[in-house]
Amino acid sequence: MPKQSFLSRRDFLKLSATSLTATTLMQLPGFARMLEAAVAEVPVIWIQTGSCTGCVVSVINSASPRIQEILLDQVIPGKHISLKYNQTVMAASGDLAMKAMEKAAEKKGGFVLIAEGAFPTKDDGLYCQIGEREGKGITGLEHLVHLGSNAMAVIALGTCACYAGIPAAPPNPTGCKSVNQVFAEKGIKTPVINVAGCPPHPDWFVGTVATILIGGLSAVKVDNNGRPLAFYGSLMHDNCERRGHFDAGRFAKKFSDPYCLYELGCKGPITHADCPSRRWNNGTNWCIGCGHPCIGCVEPEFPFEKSLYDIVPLDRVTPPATYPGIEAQQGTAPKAARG
Ligand code: FSX
Ligand code: SF4
Repeated sequence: MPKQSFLSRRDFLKLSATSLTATTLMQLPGFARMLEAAVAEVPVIWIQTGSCTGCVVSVINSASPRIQEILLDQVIPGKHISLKYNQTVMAASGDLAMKAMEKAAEKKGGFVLIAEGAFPTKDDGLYCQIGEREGKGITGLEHLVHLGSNAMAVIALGTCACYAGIPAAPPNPTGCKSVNQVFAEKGIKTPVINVAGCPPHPDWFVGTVATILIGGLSAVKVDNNGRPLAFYGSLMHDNCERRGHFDAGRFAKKFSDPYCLYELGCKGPITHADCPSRRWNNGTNWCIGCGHPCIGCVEPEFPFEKSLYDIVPLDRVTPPATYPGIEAQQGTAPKAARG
């Protein structure tokens, strides 16, 4: 048998002990192969409810490993993520698809549930249904309660699933709630990891899945909002390439100005994610890098009551009422941002 060049399980577990693991992992040679080999054993059921489907679209744009490397056995024959149900990417439909979901959920504690989107709860969840049983639609809420009670762990994917997000914005006509809100009301104790973002970065998802399945749930260290610290542990404002302008009091008055975007409504001072260093689209750029204020899409308060667009036209400066609170004062940029 040819010598395998990827990480050993022992090495991976050692790495999992550090909070840097998930960040570092994405760059390690052979990570895709290690991931495939590890996750092949645990079935994954992925349900999608109240949302725009942007989360799965973001995740299938994963660059390293690519999604086809994760889902298909292209690297080691027979080894691939055991995704049993996802209504957007699966080929099966109707009864065939529902049977695949049921079969994967047969063993209590034997599968991981990925929940994407917020869950309509008004009128017993009537406003979102996935499949049917004996001619009657099954609500997303029923799926979450049933699958969530039996799963080994739940990954809430996207800010809608984590904190209810845009679907729960006032007046929230369908009574949308997050996974944790539903679990608290129903007394479900299954652990939930929040992979926030509207949408989340593919690395945040892939790194979290890999860490859970290989190192166990305890390998994922989370913050007070249930987000993996490896990805959400730093403040955007502390690592922003425009922080020098903030400290010097140079603020953009229009979107094309190269200065700090705070006065245009930037939520970087209260937003926790590694976008400044990780960047999006395979490291190409990020919101602030292309002149757009951070909208704080990974935070529980998103969409903020007074966000950029709901009060002012795009060509006008955001009024002070929308400014986020500032903890760091001007002139205190950390070394990374100064660099
Ligand atoms: Fe929500 Fe995901 Fe935003 Fe959209 O499915 S986090 S609205 S990117 O798509 O749930
Ligand atoms: Fe960067 Fe926004 Fe902070 Fe300005 S307010 S330094 S643009 S994160």
